[in-house]
Amino acid sequence: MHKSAEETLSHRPSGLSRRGAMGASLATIAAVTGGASLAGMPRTALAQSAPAPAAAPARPAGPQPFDFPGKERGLKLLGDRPLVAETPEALLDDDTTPIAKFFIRNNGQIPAEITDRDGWRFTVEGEVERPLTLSVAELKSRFQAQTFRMVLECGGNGRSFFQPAARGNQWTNGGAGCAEWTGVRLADVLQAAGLKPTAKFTGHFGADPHLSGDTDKDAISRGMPIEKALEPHSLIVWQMNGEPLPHIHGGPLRLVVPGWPASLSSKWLKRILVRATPHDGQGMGGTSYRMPTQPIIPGSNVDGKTNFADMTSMPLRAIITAPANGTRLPEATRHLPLRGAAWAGDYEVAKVEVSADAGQRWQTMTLSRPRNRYDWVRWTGTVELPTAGYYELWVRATDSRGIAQPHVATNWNPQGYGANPLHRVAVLVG
Ligand SMILES: Nc1nc2c(c(=O)[nH]1)N[C@H]1C(S)=C(S)[C@@H](COP(=O)(O)O)O[C@H]1N2
Ligand SMILES: [Mo]
Repeated sequence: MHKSAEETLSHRPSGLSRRGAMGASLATIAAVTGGASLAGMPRTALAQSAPAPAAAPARPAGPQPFDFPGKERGLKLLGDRPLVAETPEALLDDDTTPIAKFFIRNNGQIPAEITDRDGWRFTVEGEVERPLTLSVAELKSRFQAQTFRMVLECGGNGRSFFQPAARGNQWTNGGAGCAEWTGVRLADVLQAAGLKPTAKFTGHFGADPHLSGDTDKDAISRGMPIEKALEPHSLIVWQMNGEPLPHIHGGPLRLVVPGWPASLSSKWLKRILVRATPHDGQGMGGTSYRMPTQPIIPGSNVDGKTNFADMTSMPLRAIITAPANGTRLPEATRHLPLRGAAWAGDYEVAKVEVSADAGQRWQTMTLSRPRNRYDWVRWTGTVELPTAGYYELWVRATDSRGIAQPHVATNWNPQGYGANPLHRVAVLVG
């Protein structure tokens, strides 16, 4: 893919710091307009103007490089216990997200690295005729392997866009990536075990210890209706982008349940429990991965017991992956090529539009054809910029049902799921 000759702020060779002349002006305008700041978030821009607490230790300005073997330093660390890192939108510019750029989300401790990958075993138990214990080697030899390119997206992706702030990791749009997953259909394995008529739900268990070290607790253990488990794209995978599934992404073996919150896609898979009733593991019930069925007042203190339902499909989302937020373009730039991605959970992306004038006029972008269901759409196009100066580029997708992304995060909920406001990127021409 060709990269345009644009210059990004972070690569400015001059003596300007990130908060230099250009950075300050973009951030200032963004704070005034409530628009995209250099960090892409209005709240960040506002926070910058607040006085720092007197006792705050001196810290170098700007984001710290992410330091993890095999990962790009440009990932953004959201938390180190458990380890969580997102992919800035501009790093999602590849058709297939490289492993080095793929986001990381853990809820518990990271288990010890597994060396005997083919010897790794997991069980299928519960409402089945023949409980199974299968090794990775047996999975490979007994079942037909499948490869699909599919988006994996954290249920909390977009959380930082909620006002007031919701509990949890403050993802922007980077709790998502689109990789090629190789494995076998979960449906084939469940059918080998024989589903009883009472088999209505699943529960998933991984090998990672709870953050506290308490062996009676699971780090996370979520489950879904059996219909989702039986979809042909719900896989048990051992390869990512043609490589053995990396340890940090759940290797040797994980679930990939596309379209729904990635918390269902259990890493270090040890056990699938088939149940007659909804699973009640860690991360089920209350306000966990649950959304209001009727809108509540933002900031409400509710327990999720009434008028809440488990999240199913992830929301529609489009991002601009080039140019990066904060890009400074040559003075003469009037036609600006753009690239990005869009995806829609269980649905399909029907349209992607970009506005360079805060939504007064929208221009339709060209969409790639997805390889398979749950693949993302890559989009390209060009916007006209009438003069030099400061612009915000807004992108919004519309799905196959005719529903577009909202301009602001909506359906506020205590744990901040489902925020998918349109993505904005600030650029300066000249
Ligand atoms: N065993 C286990 N599986 C897990 C998790 C976890 O903490 N433990 N986190 C889930 C969540 S919330 C997400 S968003 C994805 C993240 O997958 P990744 O780290 O490969 O990007 O894994 C899911 N599977
Ligand atoms: Mo997640």
